[in-house]
Amino acid sequence: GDHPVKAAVEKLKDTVTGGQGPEEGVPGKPGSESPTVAEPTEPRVPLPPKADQTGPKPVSPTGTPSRDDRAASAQQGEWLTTAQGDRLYDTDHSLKAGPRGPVLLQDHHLREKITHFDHERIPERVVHARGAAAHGVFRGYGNAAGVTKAAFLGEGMETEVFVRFSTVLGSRGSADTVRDTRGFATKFYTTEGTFDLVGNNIPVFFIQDAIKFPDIIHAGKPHPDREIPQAQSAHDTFWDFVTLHSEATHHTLWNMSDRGIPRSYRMMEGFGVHTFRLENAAGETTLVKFHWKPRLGVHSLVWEEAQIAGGVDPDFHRRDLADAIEAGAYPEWELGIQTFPDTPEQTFEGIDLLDPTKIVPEELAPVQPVGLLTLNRNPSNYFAETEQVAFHVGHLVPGIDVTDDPLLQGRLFSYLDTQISRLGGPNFAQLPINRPHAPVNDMLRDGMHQTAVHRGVAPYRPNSLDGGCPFTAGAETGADIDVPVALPASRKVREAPATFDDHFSQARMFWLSMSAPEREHIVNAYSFELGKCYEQAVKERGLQSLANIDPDLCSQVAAALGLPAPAPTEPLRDALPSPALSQVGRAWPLDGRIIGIVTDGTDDLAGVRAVRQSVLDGGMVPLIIAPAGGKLDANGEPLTVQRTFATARSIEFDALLVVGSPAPGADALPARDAKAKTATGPDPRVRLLLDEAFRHGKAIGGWAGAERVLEAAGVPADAPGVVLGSGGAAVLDEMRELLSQHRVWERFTTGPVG
Ligand code: HDE
Repeated sequence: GDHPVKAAVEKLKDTVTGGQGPEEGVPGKPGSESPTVAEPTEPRVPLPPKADQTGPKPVSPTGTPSRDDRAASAQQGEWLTTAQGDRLYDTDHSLKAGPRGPVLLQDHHLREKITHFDHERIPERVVHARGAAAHGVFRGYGNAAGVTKAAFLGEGMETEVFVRFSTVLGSRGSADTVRDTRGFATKFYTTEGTFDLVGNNIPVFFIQDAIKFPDIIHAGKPHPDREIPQAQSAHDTFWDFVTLHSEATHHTLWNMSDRGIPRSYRMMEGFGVHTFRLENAAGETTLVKFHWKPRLGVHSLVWEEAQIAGGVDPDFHRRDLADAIEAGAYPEWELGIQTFPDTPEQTFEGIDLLDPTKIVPEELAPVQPVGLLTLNRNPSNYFAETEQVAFHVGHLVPGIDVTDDPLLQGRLFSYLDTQISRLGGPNFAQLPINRPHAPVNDMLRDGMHQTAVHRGVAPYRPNSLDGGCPFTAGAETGADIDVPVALPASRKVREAPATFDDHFSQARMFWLSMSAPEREHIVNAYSFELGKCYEQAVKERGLQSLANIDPDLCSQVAAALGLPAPAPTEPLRDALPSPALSQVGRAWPLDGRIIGIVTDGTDDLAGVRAVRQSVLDGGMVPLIIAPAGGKLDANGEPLTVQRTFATARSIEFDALLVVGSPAPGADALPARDAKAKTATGPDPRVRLLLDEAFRHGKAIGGWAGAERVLEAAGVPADAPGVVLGSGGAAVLDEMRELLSQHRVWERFTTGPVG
């Protein structure tokens, strides 16, 4: 009983069970009656569940509250058991014929443990496999009542939500920061049933008809022979397809822009992409496009940051989201709608609203905010929630309906179908994360993984044996009555309307809406991606597509590829820029921005402490970076070091503050270079931090002799966004303005960075 683990367990038992230990004779191994040394896995009284471990509300699939909360909790009681509840005394050794003998087939615990493990994985999503999610709440503003009767948009209505962000192409274990479209899927658990808004961070799509989805995804996924490259669009099959299938041009351009590499899920816009149809209480309909507007603004990484993050922190976005929520910096978005009259043509200002490769510029149809989304709780189990959540564009509520957009129509089939293979059968709506918060009373029965115990004998209608139950509702009792939309008189065809033929004008509008640094990033992205293709014909077609967007864009990429720039094959259409498309030139809140404070602990520690506090007071996150871990002694109250020169990398920080000229850490260079260490001044990793931060357009501040390390890093003290001052407070004040712009954009137009 004097082993430290055992002692700790005994103490715990006293607090948890009031001194009642395990029953006599339970612990122990065969052959050794009373072990004197406890193993860490010996039976122990578990800690009470954490507050967030209880899972979603225990509502049974039939809508009635379950008998007790056992349905929602996977772990009950104090003891380790088999899946049948048989208490175990040992889970570390197989049952053997003697300590050195063969393992016995009769060991049910061994077989159950291994068999279950063998089947732990389920098929990953065929697209959007890599994701991160959070719980939250949506509050309606009430101002949409004129266009939709959807109850969750009512004034002050609060609805629980679950939001999953994702990349499209990569496998479940791929890196977060790859160049790709991001998914932005929201499940609203409304009182009228679940509404899923399954959107992306890019408002247009590669294809106009769902029948092309397997084509674009096969082209974007790794090559079937070698299964490379993972989570990339920079390869021949992707560019082969998007240059042949010119309706992909607009979406591809968005992907090659900064939108393809978001800074954070918290700083992405979201789009429903398709046009939907709203219906108000009077039965009047309005066409609508949905938008999510992030409170922190729309920000991106630069390409090199994304590349570095792929190596040093492949979970960059996942971590960022979870950390922010854990810290109480809850991400917020406003749901906005662009509304259009529901005319028979379904066009607005000449834009075909059924064409998912087109946007309606915000300057023509302003985005009107109708509610606020706040993400405030991290999932407690990745698999149960983030992996098993099942979205579907067909999960609609009264007041929101679909249109005939042929891409949307195909999705209405796909999402239900895919869950059946991914989640193993038709009962996925019974999984806790997928359970509606509205009462459910369906006549669906049986099937794989049925967990409900349905009552009654008549799961059919009409019936008399169950008293005619359940009854169908009417308009007054909340039935979701189909909107009687008129159908165009037509004939069956495999065709698209002529208005779907314009594939370049909006791509051109996007290009013309970009600022100089954003254009530079786009040129670099195409140069990289087409440069990674092997097939000459693919590169040439890529340039042809660019020539049809803009000759200047085309000639710059052509120069990088060393190929001649072709002439356009279509007349360039006049396009007015849409300033709302640019991410540059607006000021945004600083909440949650990450400020690295680099110090070796010798210069102005009082100033470090003060500036750290000011960063916190400004709603930002200060991280102290020092040569080694532990504490820095600032005369009395020690400061905790959060990153060392070895663990810090520039990509984590939105700005850097340098205090003095930090001396090298003991682990800076191999010993044989010890002489070089003193000769070259500041720690080389600090030089790298500064060099990268500078090239990535980040604000850099410094005082107490920081000019020495800036010089060593090749950062000109008079460059834009470099702030040298006499103390931390003044420097930080100047940095606020820079941070609100996200980047020091002037730095990008001078060299090939990004
Ligand atoms: Fe999806 N899509 N999609 N998609 N999609 C899936 O459903 C599909 C499209 C989107 O976090 C799958 O449950 C087809 C557009 C998101 O769980 C699948 C077509 C948009 C997510 C599927 C599209 C999206 C998916 C794979 C062309 C933006 C992740 C796993 C007609 C508006 C949801 C699954 C999550 C997931 C099919 C096009 C968004 C196979 C056939 C356009 C955010 O059903």
